[in-house]
Order: sequence, then C-alpha cells, then structure tokens
Amino acid sequence: MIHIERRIALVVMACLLSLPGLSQLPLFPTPAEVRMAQGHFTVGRELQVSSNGGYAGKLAGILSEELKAMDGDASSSGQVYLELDERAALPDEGYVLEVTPAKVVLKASSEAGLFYAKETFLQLAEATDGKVRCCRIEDAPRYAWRGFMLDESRHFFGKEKVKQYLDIMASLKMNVFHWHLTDEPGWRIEIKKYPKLTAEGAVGNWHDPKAPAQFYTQDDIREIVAYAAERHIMILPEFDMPGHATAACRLYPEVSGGGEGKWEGFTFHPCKEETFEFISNIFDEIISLFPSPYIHVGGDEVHFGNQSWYTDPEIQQFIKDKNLGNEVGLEHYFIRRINDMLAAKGKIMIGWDEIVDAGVSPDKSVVMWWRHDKKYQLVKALENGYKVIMTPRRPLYADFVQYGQHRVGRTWGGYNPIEDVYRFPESIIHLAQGYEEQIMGLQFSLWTERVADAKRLDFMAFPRLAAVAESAWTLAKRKEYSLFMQKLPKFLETLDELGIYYFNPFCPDSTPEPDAPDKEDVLKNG
Ligand code: TNX
Repeated sequence: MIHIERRIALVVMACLLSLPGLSQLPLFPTPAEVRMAQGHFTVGRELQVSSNGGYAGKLAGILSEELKAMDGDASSSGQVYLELDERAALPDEGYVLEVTPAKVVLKASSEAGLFYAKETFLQLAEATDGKVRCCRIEDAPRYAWRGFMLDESRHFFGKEKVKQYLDIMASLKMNVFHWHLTDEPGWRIEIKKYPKLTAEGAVGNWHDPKAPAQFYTQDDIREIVAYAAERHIMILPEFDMPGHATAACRLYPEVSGGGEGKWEGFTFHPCKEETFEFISNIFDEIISLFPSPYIHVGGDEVHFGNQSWYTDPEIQQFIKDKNLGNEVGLEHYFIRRINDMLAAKGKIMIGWDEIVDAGVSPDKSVVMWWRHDKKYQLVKALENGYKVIMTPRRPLYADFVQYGQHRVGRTWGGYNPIEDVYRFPESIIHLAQGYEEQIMGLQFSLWTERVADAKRLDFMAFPRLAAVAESAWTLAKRKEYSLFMQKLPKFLETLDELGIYYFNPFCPDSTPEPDAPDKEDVLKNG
C-alpha cells in the first residue's frame, strides 16, 4: 500500500515538474518559454558547428572553441547550426534555441539575440556536462537596460577584474556596464588635454589619500570598450558634475566652485565660461573613446559642497543677472547647459534623479532613479515624460549589506537581501502604472567607499548579480523566488570555478564578511 502511495506521489511530482514554469533548466536568467522534449544532445569533440555566415559564422567559430574546451564525449557527432535571419523578425535581443538529439539550432534576428542563444546553449552544456536535454526555448528580454555600475573612483580594481565582470555579465545577459570614473578621491580616466587629472588626480583612494596613482589609459579604455562590445555590452561612462568633482577641482582650482570642510572643492564653478570649456574638452575625449549614445553626468548631491555659491560675489551676481532665483536655480541652469552641450555633440545625457527638477528636455535626457525614499521622484520623472532606469538604493545598491549580521556596508531602515533584489521591480512597479513603456530597465550599482579590494567587491556583487539579471531579463510571470533559490547552487558552482568569493545565502556563516579599511582608522593612524 505504502509502495503504491509513494509511486503516486512520484508521478504527481513528475507531472508538476513537467508543467511549464516548474520544469526548470539550470539557466540564469530564466527564459521566457521552455518546452522540454525527449532525449539528449551530446556535446563532443567531433561536433560540427556551422552557420549562415557573417556574424553567425564568427559566433560559430567562438562557440566551437568554447565547446571544445569542455572536452565532451569523444563519440558525439552532433551538429550545431547558427542562423542570423532578419526576416524571421524575432524580437530584438530575442532568440530561438532548439535542441534535438542530432542537431542544435540557434536562431535570431539580431546579433545580440544570436549571442544570447549561444550563451544559453553554453550554460546548458556546462551545467549538464555536455548532455543537454532536448528542448525548445523561445526567449526575449523584459527590459532593454540590464545594467551594473562600478565605482572605481573610491577604489580602483583594474582591467582584469573589469573584464571578468564583463564575462559574467554577458553570461547573465546583462548589457550595460556603467563606469563611475570620477568622484572625490580619484580621477581614473586619462584625458590628454589635462594630464594632471591622472598624473596627480589618480593618486589616492577613499581610505588612503596617498595610494599610488591608478587609472585607465585611453588605450586601456579602448581595449575594454571593444571587449565589452564583443559581448554585446555597452559601456556608459560617468563624469560626475557639478558635485562629486573634487578630484578635478583639486588639480584645476580655476574651475572649482568651492565647498567647505570635508567637501572642499566638491563642485565645479557653476557659471565661469572656463568651467564649461574645461568640461566640453573632456567630453570630446570621452566621446572619442565611448561609442555609447549616452553620457552620464551625475548631477547628484550638489548641496553637499556648494556652500561657497552662497557667498561668492561673482556667483551671486550671475544668479541675479540670469534671474535664476537662488542657488538651486543655478544648479538647474548648470544641468540644462550641460544637457544642451551634450545634445550639440550628438549625445543623450543621463543623470541621477535630481535632473528631473532641472527641467531638462525628455528628448535629450534619461533619468536614473536612485533615491528609494523619494518614490515621488520616480513618478514625477515618468509624468514629465522621461525615460527612466531604476536603481533605487533599496534594493539595488550593492554597497548595502545582504545579511542582517553583516557590519561592513550600508543599511537604511533595512538592507538588501537577495530576496528583495529578486522581487524587484514587482515590489514597486505599481508606481509606474500607465508609464511602463518609459521604464528602460534596471541596474545594480556598486559604490565602493567600503570596498577596497577584489575579495570584498565579489562578496558584495555575488550572488545578488544573478538575481538582478533575472529581474531585468525574465518576465514577471516567469519569476518565482523559490525556484530561483533552487537553481542558485548551480550559479554558486560557477563562481567557485572562477575563484570568486561570494556570500552564501544557504549557509551565511560559512562565508565570513571581508573587512574594509575605515577612513577613521586612517585619520587616527595619521
Ligand atoms: C550616494 S548614488 C551617492 C554616491 C555614494 C552612494 C553610497 C548617488 C547618485 N550618490 O556618491 O557612493 O550614495 O551608497
């Protein structure tokens, strides 16, 4: 009797698992539609990879090498075919992957789509040691913007680490790397016209003002931009202004707008022609390096360090002459002028959500919503016609801790556990009702004041990045937290193989929190 009951239970479970949505493949992120079928395709050394030429041919060559490196079953003689077909009119970045015992077909109407078909097949092959279950996958992203931001001003991590993150992002189908390259402690991008920016401005980091200069040369930047492009990742450079400009103002005091105490030199001078010329020249070099249609200009937290705007006679006169009302009006004037400057150079400006109040043109600018405690700023941006990228501090700032026992990193009436990351944007999306088309997507942002080395960087990024990727790519109706957690161990295995130190949400105490030097210590130690 017991025997029969157990058999029934097994059959019921098998049926449940075969329902769409429940039968899950070990894929990050979960695809839109999966239909499982009988049998397997075996990856092996005799495998033939072919294509309909052009980009598909190039990708076939790459896939062939990647599969060979897996050292699969020697006897396999299967075929893999990649087809780029614009007339098939598959969604942008979307693809179809069909696995049958003898043949695998990857099909897309865009290069990015074909690339993602390849990433999906590779993940399947790796997760199953080359024995891929037959299936048909039809996939396309929920959001066009699937981003990760890295702050390399506060601490610098370097080319190899960035490339490793680009590899992982590509595998997770993330497509924007937002690079925060300028801020208070250090300037990290070579600008030929202003050599002091890196010769001296790259010296120091958040916890050690004397740390040796670390920055990217223009050759490094070109190399990383190309590396990212091969993986269908756009690099969005950020040059923060008029606040968070300390590293530049330190070296070029003629463009500094003052600031007090620990915010000395925090802002650019908001009305000198020399400032706009300086910024324009830097933009020209940035634009020559980054093909992205967007440039991020910050625009956040100006009030931290604009004390001298209130007393400087030249600034006060300017406010009167231009009828700007007050210092906030001047801040908005500055942002509008930068917006026009970038538009004249053919670029769309992206700024933190403060720019909504500046009244910049929604045709020429995009808003990054970051102040989770100011939900109305998101609504205001949408109502005013802006496109918005969502990266609210809670739950999408990676410098917030992910576990209640962690002590290094931020909290704000709570913290950012992987579950909250996964449940975004469903937790707030009602605010965007009627404006869904204006939401470009979302981004995980890693600020690095309290992240001084690669070990801590990885610990803060992983495994939450996998949850972000799924939140950005996977349709809400296909997201299920318990299923995500069931497959997460596969992702952790991949991280192990890469030698990445991550937080293990299944046994939180097995992965102690790496420490980070504090500024106070440095000051105390002289
Ligand atoms: C706020 S986000 C900032 C950053 C800090 C971050 C730390 C934003 C636009 N400004 O300068 O690094 O908080 O969480």
